[in-house]
Amino acid sequence: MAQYEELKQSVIMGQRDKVKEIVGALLERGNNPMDIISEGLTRGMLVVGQKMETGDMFIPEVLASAQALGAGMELLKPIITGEELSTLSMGKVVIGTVQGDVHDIGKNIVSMILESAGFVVVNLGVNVPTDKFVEVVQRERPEILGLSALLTTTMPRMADVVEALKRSHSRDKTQVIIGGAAVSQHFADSIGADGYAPDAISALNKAKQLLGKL
Ligand code: B1M
Repeated sequence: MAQYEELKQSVIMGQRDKVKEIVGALLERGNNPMDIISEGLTRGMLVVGQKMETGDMFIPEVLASAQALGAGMELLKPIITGEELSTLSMGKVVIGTVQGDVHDIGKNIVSMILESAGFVVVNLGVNVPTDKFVEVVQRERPEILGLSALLTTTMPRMADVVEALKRSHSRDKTQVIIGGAAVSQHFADSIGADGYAPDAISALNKAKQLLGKL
């Protein structure tokens, strides 16, 4: 669809106002918010990643793209949660990006999808110290702890959190799901996480599966 392509290009160009305008127009025409995310916004960000890798885009431009995507998400968030909100809570999820890592776009999409499916989500943000995860897990007693990492250098922090949960005797009460471009099922298995999800919908399915609600 031409407008999804236009939306994708606007994310790549970091055109915040244009992104808002197209998302608004797509919503008015009755397009599904999830399609707007997957067909337009995240496709744009995928290209941004490739361009960053090849040195065709630099940090300020990448940030502008991230902000443009965020502006689109702001319009979609209330609609998705309002549209699909379940009346019964599916369970509680604490989620955050591990220490040393400030990437939050994907983690926030996961968070939003979980919320929209009826999970209560406590989003701790980015650069979350290991101790903070443990403290919040002990306080909130979530069924699931979600950890996100996009850098190979911050992946080891996920293992630290799993170990710290064990030391604080909170591990057996909380299932750990990990995700983010840097990680894999193999890595999840190697650190003893309960699940890995490559994208937001898989994260939702994994959470439901672990809680026996799929
Ligand atoms: Co950064 N960055 N970045 N960056 N950045 C990557 C990750 C990189 C792959 C780019 C590249 O070189 N090709 C590369 C990492 C290389 C590596 O470690 N292997 C990289 C680098 C190197 C860096 C810096 C070190 C650059 C520098 O300063 N020299 C620096 C590090 C800062 C830090 O964290 N300490 C940095 C900074 C930044 C910005 C601040 C400019 C910006 C982040 C803005 C923000 O998040 N608010 C940024 C961005 C935007 C990217 C790319 C281009 C896009 C990431 C993104 O938002 N993708 C990224 C390239 C890439 O990933 N291909 C890159 C869209 C998003 C929807 O996807 O986050 O993967 P994603 O989330 C998906 C899934 O992974 C999954 O579901 C989401 C939705 O489908 N998922 C989960 C995510 N979390 C999950 C949790 C789950 C389950 C699923 O369970 C709990």
